[in-house]
Amino acid sequence: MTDRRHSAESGPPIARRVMLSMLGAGAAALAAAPFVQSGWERFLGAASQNDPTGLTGLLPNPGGFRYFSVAASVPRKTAADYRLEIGGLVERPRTYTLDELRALPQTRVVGNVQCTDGWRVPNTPFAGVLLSHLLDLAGVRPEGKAVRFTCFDGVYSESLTMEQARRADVLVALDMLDEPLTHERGGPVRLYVAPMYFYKSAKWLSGISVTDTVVPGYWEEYGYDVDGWLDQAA
Ligand SMILES: Nc1nc2c(c(=O)[nH]1)N[C@H]1C(S)=C(S)[C@@H](COP(=O)(O)O)O[C@H]1N2
Ligand SMILES: [Mo]
Repeated sequence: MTDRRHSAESGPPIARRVMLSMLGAGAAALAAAPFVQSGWERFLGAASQNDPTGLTGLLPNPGGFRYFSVAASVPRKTAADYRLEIGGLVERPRTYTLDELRALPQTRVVGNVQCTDGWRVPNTPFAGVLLSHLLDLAGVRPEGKAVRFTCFDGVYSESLTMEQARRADVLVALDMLDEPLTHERGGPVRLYVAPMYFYKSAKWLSGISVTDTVVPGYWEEYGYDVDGWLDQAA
């Protein structure tokens, strides 16, 4: 069982921030809590905060997946208004529509999904464009050593080293479970970093920027490993 968790017990920074914000602004602060879950997930999340063993994270739940979003609300994007911007330290920055991403070669990766909260969904198929292919099309400049991902929820971010980003099991995913990604699962486009904890797989992906150093992502600012490798035995 991993000790990396999203809940308040995961570390002083989150606990302190939640408590201070609740004391300071009362009920309104609930909407500003560092992550938002809905319905069944909120129930399980509350239960797991009273369960230091984390076993509630292993309770069955519909589809096996939990919904996570650090943003209280996320706009819905369709093929009509979705855009992915690729830029930073590249020769050919460009913006892709969803149809343009669908027209590129598609790769299917079947991997395990594992959250630091303890829930896990093995053998989950994802499909989309290899991140390495998009990087090649953009032409990474020699000083480009890392990749930063931003999201149209306006809050979340992630990052990978260039070596990690070029792996054959890292996708800009358009499909999950052989269906187009739903809004709830981070659609129309999310990252899928198969060998790492699911927090690396940024939902609602809208920006890919090549940088000269790794910029820690959202959860990494709260102490998560920038290198979120899954145990190979897990
Ligand atoms: N934009 C965005 N991406 C995100 C998150 C988030 O809050 N916002 N949460 C991460 C975490 S911690 C997990 S476990 C997975 C959850 O994905 P799911 O909601 O499809 O289960 O998304 C990851 N990507
Ligand atoms: Mo997670």
